[in-house]
Amino acid sequence: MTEELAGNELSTASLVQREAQGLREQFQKLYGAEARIFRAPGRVNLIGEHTDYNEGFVMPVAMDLYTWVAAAPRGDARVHVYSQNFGERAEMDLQDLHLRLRRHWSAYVLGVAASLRMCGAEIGGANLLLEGKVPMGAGLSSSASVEVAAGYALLESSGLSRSPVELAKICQRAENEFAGARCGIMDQMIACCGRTNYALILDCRTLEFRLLPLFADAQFVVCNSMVKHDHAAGEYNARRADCETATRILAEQMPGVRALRDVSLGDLERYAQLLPEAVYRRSRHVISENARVEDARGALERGDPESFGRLLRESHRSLKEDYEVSCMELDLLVEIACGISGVYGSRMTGGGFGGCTISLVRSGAVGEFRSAVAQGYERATGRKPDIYMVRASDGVREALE
Ligand code: GAF
Repeated sequence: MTEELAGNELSTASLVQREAQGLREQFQKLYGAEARIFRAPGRVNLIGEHTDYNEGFVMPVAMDLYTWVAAAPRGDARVHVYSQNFGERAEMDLQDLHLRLRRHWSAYVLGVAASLRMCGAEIGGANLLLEGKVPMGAGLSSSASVEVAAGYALLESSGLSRSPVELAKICQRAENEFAGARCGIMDQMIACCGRTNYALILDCRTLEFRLLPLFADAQFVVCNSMVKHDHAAGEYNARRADCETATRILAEQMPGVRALRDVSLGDLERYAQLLPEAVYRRSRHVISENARVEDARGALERGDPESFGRLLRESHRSLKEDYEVSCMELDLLVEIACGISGVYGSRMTGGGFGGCTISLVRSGAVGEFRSAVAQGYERATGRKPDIYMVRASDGVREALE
């Protein structure tokens, strides 16, 4: 282990301790009791965008940005939660699962409590204190990290447990049914199953995954455009609907087709004239993106950042032109990144319409990359981008003293 790495790990460990201690003290003031502390990570997706709800493949990494939850059981069947980020409290009765929470932060906590009960986990009442350190609206999956941290804390406080895959499904259900977002399963799976130093390659149909070590001499770097356009949620649901239309039409021709995952580019070309033009392009993105995930796995395993970088650039072009989920700010960040020497490739990551890009950068070129992106983006937009090094972390767990 290099000295620099050892230093980083030490400072990360002490930051974690400080974070947990601060929350414990805050909980004591708020509820007058001792708490256990849990944390779940945000994520960045390396490649495989808008493929999860098409039962395809994704390659996310859990990041070292967390949602923290302090929790202790209550004597009744109520869940009380206080959010440090919003300075607000919310509560529910576990006997009444008819929640009306859409578009409120508490949907991601109380919705999970309801979803746990609906899935047969007889959790008891609990007091929770929540502090999110995953930037909101940045496409780094702050909502799934809240859901998974809260779900895990509620289970543990009741002396119950569920497998990571079951917890991911319960949290996805909460987001679909209580927060009103028709998201796929990627974000909840990586928040549950992430692993330090590894990316996951996940099959979103079977939920089987494998761990892939990251490059030894190239770094993934996340740049936050600092914008999130308002129409993002509506457009996300519209893209899902386009994919469902394609699946329905193609399944009439090919009875084995259950999702775009089952369609090859050759099949798509054969039946192209049956699909509306935009639906054809959406399908071409999904099908080609699934193939890129498989190629990216090969590039990671061979230690071939050049090929991985080319796949990132192709993915961005496909998301921009065929899936139409990019925006001016993301295109600009990608363009700036790809013009810097030592950058293998770059693309938008997450749902789109703002949020972040992911770039693959030769380790020795990261300093230059950071300053060139920051300057170029600020000069063009007046906004300073936040830039994060990707340090792959573990999925949800208790932060022990
Ligand atoms: C959002 C969703 F929550 C994920 O399920 C996934 O579809 C992603 O957008 C796009 O790949 O993060």
